[in-house]
This record gives sequence, structure tokens and C-alpha cells, in this order.
Amino acid sequence: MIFGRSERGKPATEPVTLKILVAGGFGVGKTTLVAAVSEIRPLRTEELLTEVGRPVDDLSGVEAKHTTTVAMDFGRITLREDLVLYLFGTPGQERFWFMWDELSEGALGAVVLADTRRLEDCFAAIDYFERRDIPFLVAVNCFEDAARHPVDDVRRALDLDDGTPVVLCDARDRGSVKEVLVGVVQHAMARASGRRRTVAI
Ligand SMILES: Nc1nc2c(ncn2[C@@H]2O[C@H](COP(=O)(O)OP(=O)(O)OP(=O)(O)O)[C@@H](O)[C@H]2O)c(=O)[nH]1
Ligand SMILES: [Mg+2]
Repeated sequence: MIFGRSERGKPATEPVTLKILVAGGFGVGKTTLVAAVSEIRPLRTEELLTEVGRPVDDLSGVEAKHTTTVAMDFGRITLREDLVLYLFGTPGQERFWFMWDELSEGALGAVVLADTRRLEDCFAAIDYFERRDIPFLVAVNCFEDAARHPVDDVRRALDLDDGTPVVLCDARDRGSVKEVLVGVVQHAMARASGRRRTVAI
């Protein structure tokens, strides 16, 4: 894509805006990821986890968690002066999944966040994107107390196609999250163009 430039070196055209979804199981770090990279104060729709929800909300592995996303997270990041991503974090809990169809409308691609201690929690998200043919990559959020697994093992465990990228990340780290986002944009664009080529970002 070629954009004209004004004399002062500013892009003459509005930046391209792309919508990226951030999905994955309950408590895997979706809200954390969006907050880590967003240039605007991220919109969160979090509610307190309560005693009443204890039988339904599986907190194993994330015992320190006090809130959960009930509708979505929203953030924005400028990857390049002419390329802006809008990030939509999905709710992790099954009882809020009716939001997904609404959120996935017009999405270029998705990040499926995974925690190797609860890998099965991201099956539903993977299924969802595979069925709708939305390009996605799997980003393993490396919690300190989780064992490190090679990405090929994760790929095998999740039964992913060879073309689906699997990367390691730290959802709290801006640089790390940015790499994940560049990865998903490249993957989606390469798929859209029908060729395996690298898109310079
Ligand atoms: N140690 C560590 N903690 C993390 C990391 N990412 C997230 N957390 C913590 O894990 C908990 C869950 O993170 P959230 O970002 O709320 O997870 P979520 O996926 O948005 O959760 P739901 O919206 O409820 O599905 C929080 O207490 C975070 O501080 C990480 O990379 N390392
Ligand atoms: Mg959340």
C-alpha cells in the first residue's frame, strides 16, 4: 500500500485501522495484554469475582484474580504512522460468550492467548476462529510459575495447522505484546494476499 505524504512529512491520508481480537481462556491475561500496549486509557468492563460465582469461576492457577471481563476490553496502538490497531479483548468466561459474534465482526485477525498450565482453556477460541476462517496466532503468556514448553509442543498439543504461528510472550510487557500484534497482522495479511510473504512493519 502506498500513501501520499504532505509537505511536512505527515501522512496525507488517514491511517489504516485494523481490528484485532484478543481471545483465550479465563484469566489468561487478555485484559493485561490490552492494557500493556494501549496508547489510550483502555476501556475495561470488569466486575468483581464474588463468593457466589465461586462454583462457576475456575480460579485454579489465577487465585490472585479479583475481577473478570464481562463485555470486552478495548485499546488502541499505532504500529506505524499509517497503521493503527484497535484491540478488542473478549470475555474469558463461557457465560459471556454471546458477545463474541458481535466482537468478531470485521476483525482482521485474532490473538489466542494461552497458559500452558491450562492449555485446554483456549480450545474454544481456536475452534471459533478456525470455523469462521479468521486468521489467528497463538501467543503463550509465560507466567513465571508455569513450565516452559517449546512452541512445537504447544502446536502439537493444540493440533494446529503448520501455518498457524505460535509465539511466546509476556502479556505485561509492551515490547513483547507489540511483537505479537505485528505477528498477527503479518500472518493475516500474508493469508489475505494468498502468498507466504513478509509484510514490512
Ligand atoms: N505473573 C504473571 N501474571 C500475569 C500475567 N498476565 C496476567 N497476569 C495476572 O493474571 C491475572 C489475570 O489477568 P487478566 O488480564 O485479568 O486476565 P483475563 O484473561 O483478562 O481474564 P478474564 O477477563 O477474567 O477472562 C491478573 O491478576 C494479572 O495481573 C503474566 O504474564 N505473568
Ligand atoms: Mg479480562
